[in-house]
Amino acid sequence: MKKIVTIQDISCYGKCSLTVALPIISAMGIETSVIPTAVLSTHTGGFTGYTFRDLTDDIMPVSEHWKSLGLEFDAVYTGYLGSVKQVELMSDFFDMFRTEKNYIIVDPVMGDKGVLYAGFGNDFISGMKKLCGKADIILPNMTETSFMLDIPYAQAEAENGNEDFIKSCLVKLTDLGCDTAVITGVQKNGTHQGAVAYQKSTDTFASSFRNHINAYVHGTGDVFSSAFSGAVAKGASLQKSLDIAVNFTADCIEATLPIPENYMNGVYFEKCIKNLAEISENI
Ligand code: PXL
Repeated sequence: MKKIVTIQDISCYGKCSLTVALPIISAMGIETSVIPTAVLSTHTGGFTGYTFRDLTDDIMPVSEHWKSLGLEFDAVYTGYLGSVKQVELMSDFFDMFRTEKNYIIVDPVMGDKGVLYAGFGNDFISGMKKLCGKADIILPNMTETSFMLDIPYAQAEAENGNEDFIKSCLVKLTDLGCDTAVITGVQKNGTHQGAVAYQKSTDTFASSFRNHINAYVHGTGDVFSSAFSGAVAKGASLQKSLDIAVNFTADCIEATLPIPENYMNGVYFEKCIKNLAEISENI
């Protein structure tokens, strides 16, 4: 059985980060270890007054204990990190747990719809850019892409849908130092939405699209990144990993559409997870 470690927060209410990564990756038939970076009462993308218990001081002791046990992972997948210090610790973690054949996957969770999440500023963006340089694969959305490449979001939004613009962003993202960059939330023809990837070592692009769904549901980036990381850890090609993650995310959004009052709480991945488990048996 393949093994992933995923490092991100637990938002106790509002399906995102570990409360989606753990069930989704496990359903794909992968042993999933976690390092929670913080415990929040809710996610920060729309709720106010949330609690935040910082777990930074636990990250290295957990990592060192694992190292003493000789643990190895087929993929390391980081999501929401709560501070610049945690971003720096992830860099150390990568040095400790990188092997010749595993994948280091960074979802540089920082913002959405052109706005940074609460508590993040320029120092966090710089730290995240450095961390992306140490990854094999990074998974930014358009907002994170615009912040990391210093492109005004209005421009990135206006040019989302322009294939050449997306491709040039992808190449610049790999210039940060990672081999593969995947941008999520890319538009095509005004009718489709999906993800586009560039792999520097082979100089190839790949993409996957589904019909555009005109609704904003929170936590979809984490659903995408979890399914994508699971597929990569199981040895799927870049194209197949994109197809699995785009289709699963779109299925989850479609399952959520009838209940708009729940959009802030995340997607109904529970309705689609059985199908993902079945598909994953053949990866
Ligand atoms: O879905 C990304 C995410 C993860 N964790 C926390 C968040 C968010 C986005 O708002 O606030 C705590």
